[in-house]
Amino acid sequence: MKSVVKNKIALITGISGQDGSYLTEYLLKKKYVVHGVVRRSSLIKTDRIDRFFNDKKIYPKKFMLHYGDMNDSSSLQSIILKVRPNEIYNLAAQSHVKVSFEIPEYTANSDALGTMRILEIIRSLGLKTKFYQASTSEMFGKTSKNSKQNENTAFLPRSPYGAAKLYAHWMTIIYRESYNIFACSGILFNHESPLRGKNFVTKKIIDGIRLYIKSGNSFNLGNIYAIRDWGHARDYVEAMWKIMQYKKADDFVIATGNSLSIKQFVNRCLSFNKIKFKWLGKGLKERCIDTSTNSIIIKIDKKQFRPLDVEYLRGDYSKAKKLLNWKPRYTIDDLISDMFKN
Ligand code: NAP
Ligand code: F7E
Repeated sequence: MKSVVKNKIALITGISGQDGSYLTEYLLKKKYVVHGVVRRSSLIKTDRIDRFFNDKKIYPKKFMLHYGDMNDSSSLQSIILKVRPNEIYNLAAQSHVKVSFEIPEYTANSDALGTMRILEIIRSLGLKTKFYQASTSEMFGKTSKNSKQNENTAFLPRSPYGAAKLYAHWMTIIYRESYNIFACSGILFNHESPLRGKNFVTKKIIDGIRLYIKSGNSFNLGNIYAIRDWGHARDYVEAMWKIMQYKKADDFVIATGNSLSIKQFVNRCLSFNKIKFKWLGKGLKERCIDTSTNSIIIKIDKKQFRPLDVEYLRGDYSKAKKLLNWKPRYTIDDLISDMFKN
């Protein structure tokens, strides 16, 4: 007699975000049935996942959405009871670091307590569901320059977002060790894509340069000397899945091991578009000039600075490479090319 192999069921919080969209695509290819949690809003903003809705082979059999909110335990509990997922990927968060200084309470509620709410539901109902937490390199915060951050590096967050995510990260470990729940996390460094939100610096730079080429308008940036380790979201959702399939629940740094300042990222983007440029001035007077036309491409704007910033991030992903056989495929230039072309 043929045995029926049941498709795995995944529940993704934050499915309408950048990573939610790529993870959905990745899991559907692996034959999962994918359920997502979305917030009700007065305008429908499911652009990043509309491609699944519009595919009759996928929607509504293999892809479904449910209204819920990280700040509302009852909605999370009823979705989990209805869906009975094998795996929960907790990607929902107020994910903007600068915004977290303006709405720290909301950020703590959704990013910190929201994670605890899901862990409590798994614990109190005695579910066998695996849980993935979207932890972040922002937890490292005040790093020492020229070092690389790995799973043993101290956490010294520098924002309400980083602190909220650190609470969620520790609760994931505490629930794993106290209750034997398969609760794991990926400590992901910055990852970008054509689907990145417009108010994150890489997407802002790509869109700003596009507009400059089209209409000659300049745009503003803040701290261009911060250094980030940027990867592609497509590589990073693969790492999430691999972390969940590992033989035991654990925490993994996911990064490229290379880093650039915001200014160096701008320079690469301008060169990609064959724009000749030079930087002039210092501090708030610094600006980037198009040397062919003498027009300003970028100005520095005080309003774009944060009360505190993370100055230096560079990840050491050797644990993920060794145990998960994961490594990034996209280089920074592949990422820039994908972001300009799509
Ligand atoms: P994103 O594009 O900002 O997406 C965040 C998602 O969370 C959106 O779907 C958003 O819904 C949802 N959300 C926010 N607050 C919610 C709430 N109260 N209840 C339910 N859903 C809520 O973020 P991302 O870049 O995909 O990142 C995914 C996760 O990884 C986040 O937890 C982020 O903090 C973390 N992370 C990201 C990076 C990175 O570089 N991208 C690095 C490390 C960790 P709406 O569409 O309704 O706003
Ligand atoms: O800023 C500087 C800014 O907002 C990067 C989130 O996905 O990655 C992301 O957080 C750097 C900072 O990302 C502007 O001061 C300069 O130093 O693109 P960002 P982020 O803060 O690193 C981590 C890993 C996450 O977990 C988060 O969810 O760029 N910067 N000028 C600017 N940043 C912005 N947004 N806008 C500017 O005009």
